[in-house]
Amino acid sequence: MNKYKPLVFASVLSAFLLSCSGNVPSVTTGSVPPPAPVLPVPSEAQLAWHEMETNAFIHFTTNTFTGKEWGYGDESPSIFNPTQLDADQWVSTLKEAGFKGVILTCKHHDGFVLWPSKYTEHSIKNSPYKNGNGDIVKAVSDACKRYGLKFGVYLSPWDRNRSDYGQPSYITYYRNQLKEIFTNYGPIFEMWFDGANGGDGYYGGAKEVRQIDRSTYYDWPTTLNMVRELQPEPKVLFFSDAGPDIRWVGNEKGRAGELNWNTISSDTLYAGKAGIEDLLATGSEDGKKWIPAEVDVSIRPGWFYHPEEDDKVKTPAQLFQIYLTSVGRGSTLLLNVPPDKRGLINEKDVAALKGWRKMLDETFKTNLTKNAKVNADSFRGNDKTYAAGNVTDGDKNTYWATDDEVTSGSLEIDLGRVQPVKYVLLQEYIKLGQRVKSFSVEAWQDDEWKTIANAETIGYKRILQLENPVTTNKIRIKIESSKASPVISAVEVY
Ligand code: FUL
Repeated sequence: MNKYKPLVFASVLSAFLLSCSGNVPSVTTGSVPPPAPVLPVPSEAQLAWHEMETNAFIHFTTNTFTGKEWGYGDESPSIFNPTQLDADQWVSTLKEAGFKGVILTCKHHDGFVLWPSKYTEHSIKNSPYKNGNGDIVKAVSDACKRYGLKFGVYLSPWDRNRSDYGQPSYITYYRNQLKEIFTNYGPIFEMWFDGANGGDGYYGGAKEVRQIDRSTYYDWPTTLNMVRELQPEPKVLFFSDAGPDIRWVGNEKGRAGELNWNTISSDTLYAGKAGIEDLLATGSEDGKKWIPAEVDVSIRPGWFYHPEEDDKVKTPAQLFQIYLTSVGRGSTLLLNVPPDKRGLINEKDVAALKGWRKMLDETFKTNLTKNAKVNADSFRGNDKTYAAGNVTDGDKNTYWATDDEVTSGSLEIDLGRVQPVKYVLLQEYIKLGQRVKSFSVEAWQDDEWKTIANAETIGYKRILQLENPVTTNKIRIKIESSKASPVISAVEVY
């Protein structure tokens, strides 16, 4: 018996089927395994954070009343008196603007705390606000629950008020405060550890310069483990210059790198390391850990409210550009909106946020690729599960992928009719890692393909604003190089 016979028969049969179907290889569904992940990949909590896209920062403390940016730590709590404070106004304004989370400065560098901590007198409990009975951390955390936003906290490690800053006892104090916060105001989605330390401060009256060794003094691993035990689920994400979950983007201008890898190696990052701003903005292609960049920037020149900056609130158009250079470069935007002395988000900021939201809604209202016909030059194993149509089906869980050895490829999208195109948006299915290293966009014009944009990374989301908007009926995305088979979940055109 010839053992090769069944094989010969099978290939004759498939050749016959091929000839019947006009030489198109047979297409199956669900028979081909998905591409292996390109490591590292985001955790569940990081993935959820990517999907939040825009969060708001709230800077509020004695600085709001003294006009400073960095309080010295000697402010009397008696100056803290927001007479119309309304956390619902803050959170509803931020919700309408589209933010999904809020991070509050529970304690800034001046050491003044916005909740009645039992560990310090430099506190809201000694202020005229609500006769010392106020609790702004609770008010904001409760408002976030009411409006369906996630709540995050900023607790400055540098404390210019504490007499023992620089001593081991201060670390105990800092951890005690974290215990209060995580026990009483959770769940907390993101914990912001600010790397700033300007040296001098009041320090309980010592009024001197204190330097600490940033890589050892705080003993972060112990603190992080303590917090993780306080809140095992949902997992809190730790932000700092060095991660471990989210990295600083290296500037406060609202810009991630055009080249932006979510991956970076911790040994190139450790806290306080100087001269790594560019690295923070771009990440590294061969980074060992998934530590995405967060773009923190203020709606005003300062982080705190100052009346003299009322006419310097960023315009909707400026905020829109910041959206493109943050979310549009695969990062998450953390936009600071500081309440004024009354304890309200100022009318100027409210107007700017409304205008910004309107611009975003109008610009991204009509996706020209919605359910559009798409053809790829190839798709994984000829299995429909990975077909090109997945990039226009509006489902974040489906994607186009190629065979393992194919690290380039193209997607041709039929827009149905000739239309003006200004923005092209792409998303990688980052559950399987960040892969694409370079790509281009072409438009069909005058009977040929013309390159209209070139870029490098995609990541969670990439939005290209075309320098010269085009009019076309067909768009082609060319993935030019990729770490492995490209895995693209969305292509949108506006
Ligand atoms: C910096 C701080 O020094 C600023 O005051 C502000 O809080 C900003 C978000 O981070 O490091």
